[in-house]
Amino acid sequence: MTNKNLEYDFKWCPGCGDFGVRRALEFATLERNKRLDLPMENNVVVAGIGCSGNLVHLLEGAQPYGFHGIHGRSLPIAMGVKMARPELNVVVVAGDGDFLSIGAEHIAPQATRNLNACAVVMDNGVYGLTKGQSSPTTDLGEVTSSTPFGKPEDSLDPFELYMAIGVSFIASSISSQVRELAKLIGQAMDHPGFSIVHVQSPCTTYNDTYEVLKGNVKKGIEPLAYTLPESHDASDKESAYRVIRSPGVPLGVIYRDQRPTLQQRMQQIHGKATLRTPDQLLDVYDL
Ligand SMILES: Cc1ncc(C[n+]2csc(CCOP(=O)(O)OP(=O)(O)O)c2C)c(N)n1
Ligand code: SF4
Ligand SMILES: [Mg+2]
Repeated sequence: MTNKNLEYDFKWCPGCGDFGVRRALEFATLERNKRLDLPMENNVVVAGIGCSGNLVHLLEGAQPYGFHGIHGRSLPIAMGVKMARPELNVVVVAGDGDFLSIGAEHIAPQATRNLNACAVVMDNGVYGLTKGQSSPTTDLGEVTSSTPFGKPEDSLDPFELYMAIGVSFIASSISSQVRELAKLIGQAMDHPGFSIVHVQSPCTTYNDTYEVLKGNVKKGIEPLAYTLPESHDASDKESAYRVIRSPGVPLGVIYRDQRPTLQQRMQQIHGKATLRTPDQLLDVYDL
């Protein structure tokens, strides 16, 4: 008998990076459930639309609550879930198009609120599901199905954006390092506040970046991805900026800031408010 969740076994292309991200999310969720003695029902995965959005269900065993929402609107949905059920672990899974293009306007509000939720962004530098159009992270000049003469826009640096808008936990990873990615997702879930794990998750069909990221000794290609040294102080903003402004793709926690979450601030406000009856509320209108 198989444990596999055949009903939701989405058919990604062979070698798609999203397989590794799903496995890592599964490991991180199971580890957290065990450590905190919580059932799988304590977890909610909110997904957008895209190949990445099909990560809303895990491969095996018990399933978290899954919300396969609307393209670009995973963060507002996540906020609604967290407001209604603050005790749940809310995880957003989104693509680079989903999160940084149509959904970009929703990132800063959650960063400034410090919503206690974790976003796992699968960056393949392309719109995979809709057949290879350019995305915000596609390089300038890249030929794609929507830019046959080369992309005319500069590529967006997601880490500059996350730092500038005050995301309180920022990590970077690659989908092929499943165990390390699982650890980072676990830390992001534990972080009290808004956390983003930005994952290089190559699209083998439209933008295969494995070789560039991991390197190829035989071809003399140096890897772009490198593990952040232990000496990196993620609590220091200057160090974080130095990392993201240096060449290469860092792997690890880039930045971490401890400040009150939206929920904690709301509790303080609730503590100040006095309960009033409907009559008292109507009295202010001098009817
Ligand atoms: C409101 C809306 N606009 C556009 C689309 C079409 N659409 C679906 S997925 C997608 C882009 C997917 O790219 P990305 O978010 O990077 O995910 P990937 O498939 O690469 O994982 C687009 C434009 C849609 N479904 N809904
Ligand atoms: S098109 Fe790209 S992102 Fe989509 S399943 Fe295939 S390899 Fe993965
Ligand atoms: Mg994409």
